[in-house]
Amino acid sequence: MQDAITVLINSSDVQGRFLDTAGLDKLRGYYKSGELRARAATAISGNAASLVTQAVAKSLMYTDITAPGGNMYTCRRYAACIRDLEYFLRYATYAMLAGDPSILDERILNGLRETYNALGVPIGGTIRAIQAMKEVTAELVGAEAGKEMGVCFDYMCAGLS
Ligand SMILES: CCC1=C(C)/C(=C/C2=NC(=C\c3[nH]c(/C=C4\NC(=O)[C@H](C)[C@H]4CC)c(C)c3CCC(=O)O)/C(CCC(=O)O)=C2C)NC1=O
Repeated sequence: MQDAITVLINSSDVQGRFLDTAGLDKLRGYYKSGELRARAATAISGNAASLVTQAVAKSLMYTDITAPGGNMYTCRRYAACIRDLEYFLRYATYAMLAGDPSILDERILNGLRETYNALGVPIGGTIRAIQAMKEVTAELVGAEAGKEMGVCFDYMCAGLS
């Protein structure tokens, strides 16, 4: 896993240089947003179950996906979907805190599309649910932190499609 700081330091290190002005500006921006990121993470962790429930209500409930024959039909599969959304929310929060999406590649996206295709989990429905989670999360944490979380949710959607 990488974060905004290690990315900048590693790229200076391979060139054998101190951080340049552009790098230092990026670092300053990241440090300045630290309080915002920490506050957002606190709000999200305290409301995670509710965010997932709201996202499902907004995107999947009463669709073909939850009806008999749909991929979320039966308690076991419904619960698996909720659990997956909790994973997505938790890892998006880690990536937002780190200021870097690499943890999403390593822990979430690696092999997920293949797993979903093998199990018949609809990618389109999953992306709709992630987008709904992006909206309800932004409502909770506000526009600025919501944008940072949005980048992480969009990264997962792009990686799945
Ligand atoms: C931490 C990283 C991690 C991820 C991401 C993960 C995902 C993951 N989701 C799975 C299943 C599943 N995922 C879903 C999800 C959905 N079905 C829908 O229709 C919705 C659109 C969607 C929810 C948004 C469902 C229903 C299953 C069970 C499918 C089945 O067994 O038939 C499986 C197969 C094994 C299992 O059932 O547990 C994996 C590995 N596991 C992990 O360890």
